[in-house]
Amino acid sequence: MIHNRYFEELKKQEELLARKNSVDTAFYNGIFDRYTYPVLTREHAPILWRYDLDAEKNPFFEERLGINAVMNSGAIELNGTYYLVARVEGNDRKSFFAVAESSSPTEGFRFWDYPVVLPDTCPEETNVYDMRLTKHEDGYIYGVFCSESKDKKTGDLSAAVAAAGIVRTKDLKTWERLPNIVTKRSPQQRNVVLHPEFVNGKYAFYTRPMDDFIETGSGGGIGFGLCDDITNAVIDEETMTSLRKYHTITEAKNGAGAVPIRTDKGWIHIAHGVRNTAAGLRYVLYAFATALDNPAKVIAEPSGMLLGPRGAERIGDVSNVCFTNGAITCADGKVYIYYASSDTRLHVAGTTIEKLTDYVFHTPEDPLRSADCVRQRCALIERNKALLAQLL
Ligand code: M1P
Repeated sequence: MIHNRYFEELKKQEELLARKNSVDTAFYNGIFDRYTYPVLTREHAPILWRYDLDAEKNPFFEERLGINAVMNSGAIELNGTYYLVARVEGNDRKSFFAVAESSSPTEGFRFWDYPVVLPDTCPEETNVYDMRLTKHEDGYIYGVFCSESKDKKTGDLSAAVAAAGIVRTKDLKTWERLPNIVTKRSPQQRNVVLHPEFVNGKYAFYTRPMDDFIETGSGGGIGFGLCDDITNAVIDEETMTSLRKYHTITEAKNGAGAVPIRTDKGWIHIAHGVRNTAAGLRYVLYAFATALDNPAKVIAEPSGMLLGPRGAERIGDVSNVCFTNGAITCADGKVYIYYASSDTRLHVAGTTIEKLTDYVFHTPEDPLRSADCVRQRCALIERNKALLAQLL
């Protein structure tokens, strides 16, 4: 017999899924809107994934396989439906992928009945997370994600190795796993993103060279590399795109986020930057543009962060973190950036290609020194005062 409590929990969840979302009007910066409610949380995970409904086997209706967090999601729009391929983390700390869909980009995301069952081709793989979904011009949808394994070369129990796994699909249902990407010069990789177009007839990847699982070490920022064959992806050379810089939001590390957005003026990238603080690492989103004819060449780099954790977003399993690995650009120019806060839940911010372009190409660059930042700000104040004076 089905436990009575199931129907109560189901009702609560249906109410959550039916909840309307709206722009948070208390927040304004002219660049993007924040939405009031997260689009996915652990409470969105289907009850059938968590509870044994059988009243005899589960008399207290206890969660048997709890879900701890729903966060960093790849995002894609297909035929008017919005899909998120979320990182779902169980109470056991292992992450997996699950597709949630909605007819709206900002509310009503419902998980499919089953999580994604990836082909289990890597026996050493312990954990998978943070899938970037690229609609490639070759006709496939690719998912590039972090494939994490234990580092057996050291005696350190926590030592791990991060590599970039690749799957491809046409319908988000059947996934073909390809061999992990090999980067000849970088021992570890995370935050790898496949560019949506061929570059010089080759598949192009944004990489994040790392010496170590946590520290990027000598890795200077976001890399870029080409490969001939995606079914056996080997990147011989990585050049650099967006660099880490001293005393900026990328000082500790950075990494590619959403698949770059093509605009008339360049590719717009929404990435994450990390700096160290007394309270630990702080992750924020930032944006930059690269050239249409050379997607590795940075042509615009607005100063500072685009979006950082605010209010309740600042608290979670890994506090003070905003992270994105998915954005959807609609035919009408609207852009939805899906970002997770504090490795716990997923939010959406709404903007447009026009606003993002204006932001990326007209926000001043970081002058890198306080004295120059003050000069930059005083110049803005002067110009504004002159304009206001015309009113008198
Ligand atoms: O905990 C914050 C983020 O840490 C990692 O990002 P990075 O590789 O840049 O340090 C990722 O594991 C990401 O999933 C996580 O949100």
